[in-house]
Amino acid sequence: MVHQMTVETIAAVATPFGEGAIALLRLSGAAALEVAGRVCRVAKGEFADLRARRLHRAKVLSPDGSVLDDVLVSVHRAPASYTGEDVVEITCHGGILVTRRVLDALLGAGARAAEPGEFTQRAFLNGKMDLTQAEAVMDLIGAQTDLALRAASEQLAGRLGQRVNGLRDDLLSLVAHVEAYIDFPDEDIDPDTGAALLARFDATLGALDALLATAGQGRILREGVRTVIYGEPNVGKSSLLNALVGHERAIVSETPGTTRDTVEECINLRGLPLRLIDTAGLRETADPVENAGIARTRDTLARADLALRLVDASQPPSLQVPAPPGAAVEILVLNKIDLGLAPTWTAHADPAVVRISCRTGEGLDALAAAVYERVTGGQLAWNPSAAAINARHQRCLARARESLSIARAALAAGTSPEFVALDLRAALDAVGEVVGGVDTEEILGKIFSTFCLGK
Ligand SMILES: Nc1nc2c(ncn2[C@@H]2O[C@H](COP(=O)(O)OP(=O)(O)O)[C@@H](O)[C@H]2O)c(=O)[nH]1
Ligand SMILES: [Mg+2]
Repeated sequence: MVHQMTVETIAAVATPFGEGAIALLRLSGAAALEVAGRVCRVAKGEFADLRARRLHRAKVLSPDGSVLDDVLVSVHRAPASYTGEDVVEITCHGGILVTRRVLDALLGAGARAAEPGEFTQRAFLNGKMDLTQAEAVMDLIGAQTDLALRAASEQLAGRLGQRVNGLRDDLLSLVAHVEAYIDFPDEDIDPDTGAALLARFDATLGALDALLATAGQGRILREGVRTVIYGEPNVGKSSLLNALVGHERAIVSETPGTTRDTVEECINLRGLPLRLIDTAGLRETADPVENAGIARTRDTLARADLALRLVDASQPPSLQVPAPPGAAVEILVLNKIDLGLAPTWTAHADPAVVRISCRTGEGLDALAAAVYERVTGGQLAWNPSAAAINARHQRCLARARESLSIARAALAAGTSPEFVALDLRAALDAVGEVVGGVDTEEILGKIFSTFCLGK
């Protein structure tokens, strides 16, 4: 808690900018009570003596002494607060101007405007939470579906941190074991001990791999399944996007080549966040703008998790075969079944093919079911109850895995323990970075700058 003494007191509006019933302002730092006390006049006694964790009525005064607003304040004394520092929260009326004036008064009384995420950063620096929990705060705020929300709150509760700390303990005990041999240079690692050590290396590698395997799911929960609708012009791609979104998001027209740019919209499909992407139809064309759109379609397809290949089933399949979707899972969707099926498609009895009409809405439920099934049913790894790492965790753990494999190979080859220990330590550091064992300014700056103000 040395931190508390050295840092400035920060203030921010924690509720969204705009007109509302109430707005919440937050102050954190050693001088939080002092600053708030200069601005707020409480009904009874002194501000500094206010009972913690109770709501108190107060008047906020402007610099000229006039009353700015009638507010409620609560005081949270260090270390029993969100940030681990003294915290004051002020609930004022939620007008844009009045909120701004209360903040100005606090800034004028000695607080500094907080950077995005600075409150949570302080919570982390004061040991209130590890880095995975701090990141979960933003995941929770940004969660768009129940599954994403559940994953974020598990992470906030420290589940991921626990698993990572388990890995750290394993690595630490391996380091201790290997380094013990450094201190006794005459002693070789005997074959039995060597074999037992290797087995422990393998178990730790397995645990690392299990966590790394959750990266895909983590990305989907945070960013949504990248679902690309593609096909030839005029088959109904934009109509499908609109039907799934529930309103007219993309322009639908009988003129082929209308969609030139990719259109994105997030939907919640049975709890699964889906990032739907409508694309320009694939065909040969001389129009440079349309061609740029088509190039973008191919690019988008290459990064898709799921591709919905749409065809107009009232027409025979054309010879202009669209580009293959790369590595993505694909579902073939026959549209316009209200117009009747062309003979080729009638014969197409594959149960994996979904038949829909964007015009009548027929088959859209079946399509949703097929999408859910393909995403969660093993085609993409999916286990909503488990931890799901983010891209930063993935980078750290991949580095840890690399170092650990090098250490294992060195041990197996009978290399001197010093070298094995060196790579083991590198693995340990990389795993430590996930929970924030090393707090380099740069890493923290990157993480917390993505936060909302006042959080
Ligand atoms: N009959 C029928 N027409 C459709 C259906 N879906 C789309 N259309 C029509 O097909 C044309 C092209 O649709 P659009 O969504 O712009 O196709 P896109 O070029 O693939 O994006 C429009 O005139 C739509 O009204 C459908 O299920 N049935
Ligand atoms: Mg279109």
